Amino acid sequence: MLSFGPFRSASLSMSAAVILLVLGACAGNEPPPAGIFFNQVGSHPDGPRIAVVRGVPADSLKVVSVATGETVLAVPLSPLREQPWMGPATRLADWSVVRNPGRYRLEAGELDVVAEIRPDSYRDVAVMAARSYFFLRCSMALPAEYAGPWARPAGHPDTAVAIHPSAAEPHRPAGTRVAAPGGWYDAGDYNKYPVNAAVTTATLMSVLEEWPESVPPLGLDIPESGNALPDVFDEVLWNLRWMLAMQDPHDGGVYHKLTTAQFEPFVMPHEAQSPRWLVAKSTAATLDAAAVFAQAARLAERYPAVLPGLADSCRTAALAAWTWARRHPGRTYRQSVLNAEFDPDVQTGAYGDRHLDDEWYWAAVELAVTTARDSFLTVVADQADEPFSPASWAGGRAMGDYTLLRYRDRLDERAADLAGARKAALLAWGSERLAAAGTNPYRSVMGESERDFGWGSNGEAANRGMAMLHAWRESGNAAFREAAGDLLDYLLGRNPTGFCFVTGMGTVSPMFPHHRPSGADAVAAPVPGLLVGGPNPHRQDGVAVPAGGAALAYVDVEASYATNETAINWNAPLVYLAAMLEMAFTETAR
Ligand code: 9MR
Repeated sequence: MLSFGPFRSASLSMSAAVILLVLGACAGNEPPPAGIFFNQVGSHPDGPRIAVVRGVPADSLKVVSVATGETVLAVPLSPLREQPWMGPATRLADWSVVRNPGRYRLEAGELDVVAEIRPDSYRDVAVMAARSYFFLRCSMALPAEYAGPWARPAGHPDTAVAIHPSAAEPHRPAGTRVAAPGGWYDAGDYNKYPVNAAVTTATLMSVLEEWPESVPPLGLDIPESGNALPDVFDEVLWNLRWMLAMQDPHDGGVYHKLTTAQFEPFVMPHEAQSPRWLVAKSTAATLDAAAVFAQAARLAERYPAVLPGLADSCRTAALAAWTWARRHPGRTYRQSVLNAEFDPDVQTGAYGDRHLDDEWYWAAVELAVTTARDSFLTVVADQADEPFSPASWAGGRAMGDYTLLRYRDRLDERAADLAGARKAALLAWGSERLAAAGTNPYRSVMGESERDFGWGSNGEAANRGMAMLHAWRESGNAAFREAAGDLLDYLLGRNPTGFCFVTGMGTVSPMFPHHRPSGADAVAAPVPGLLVGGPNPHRQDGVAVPAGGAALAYVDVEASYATNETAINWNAPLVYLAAMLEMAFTETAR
């Protein structure tokens, strides 16, 4: 069992104190001072182990066993590496040759930090990140037995949500009440958006689809634990059932969101009482739902006794969604256009994707695999040569690629050709990223250019990690697996900010995420296991961020929703990355 205890400030080590000094100085716009940057949670014995040294007049890194006091390794630091958007120049030390589990002091000049090698470290991250969804459940009280200090009453029953005028149709006029309970809150806000929920759910289902039968599933210690389903699937079902309710049974269309008109204040879920609406159906939400329902049908089919009828319902829902999308291919969600026409105006997250080629492709692949009917792919045949791009809320092509590669054997020759082209695109993307990472000051696939750091850059990092693992599996090239490990390290502390970006993990992690329950409850520590958005210099929220490079543009301030919000679509690839990395290294060791 993991401990979900509060931030470990009581045991704040010297190293953490040094890093806090670093962070304090950053916020004051001083040049970011010296530090040793590393994965603060722990690395797998076979995983990469890099320490990044910044601003220390030293030539080597000493690795000292905390248990014995013995120096087990002294490695020379690399020549200086620098990229203007990554802050001051760094030197790297690779200490991956040390493989015995334990705690080690890493010393460079006057600085030292303690790093850990632990076979379960990746698994722990996967469990913490997956378990965070339980804390985001809408319409359910979180009992102390499972939620510890973050126990709370149920919020947002969503059993009688009004049809917004933008969604009015003769069979459901404005004001009609529809039940769409459950699901996860999207992020720091309390709304529910199928587009973003879809990529999240699909990513978590991919963990389930790829999980080897011989390995015990991730135990999340949630109320459903102990039933015959893997815990991650139980958690997924909480959201899937809500998504099914977002579909209009009359015609298969899916509402773009279930939302209040404005974002709610920082109050607990049960205190947030503003009216909620089902807003306009959209092609993106409907195609994304089709993809998720089709994938869910494959998983539900594995458990007919526990989930009688669910696989069939999901298959039927997927086909109905596809049919609706074919009839309404141009319903992009344009919030300002709708606001000009309908009241009340809706100001919450737009998720207004206007490029739907990738959503068509994703839905077509999922339906083709689930129904074993390649004909779905005729709609998307012209996408074989599109460049690969990691998944995101607006980018579903990668999700289709992963499914196509996973199940290419179930399909015919036409699909095999397509899979060949998509594999080539994936590997080309991976090779280009590896080449660039060769000179990266933190040896990660984040920071190839300043553009890597936008809203949710940490989610992008995790999605790149997911893509790297697929590239490794497709090619057998261990450099891709290593790059995935580097990306996890980036998220857990080996980055220019010195933060482990997952709440409740590592020595220095966010304490003030833009997350309503974390801000409104009486617990000092935020809800654990949440990945914050990360460096983003664009300040869409108007909150100041440290200068000195885009990769430093992160502040642990609640108002900074452009850097410090949490979101379900960023957490899911973190679950995937950590879970499948453990698998990747453990399988090889076996
Ligand atoms: O993750 C989304 C990001 O890519 C967009 O740039 C941003 C502005 O539209 O919105 C982000 O998503 C937010 C959503 O709109 C509302 N819930 C919180 C999400 C995370 O910040």
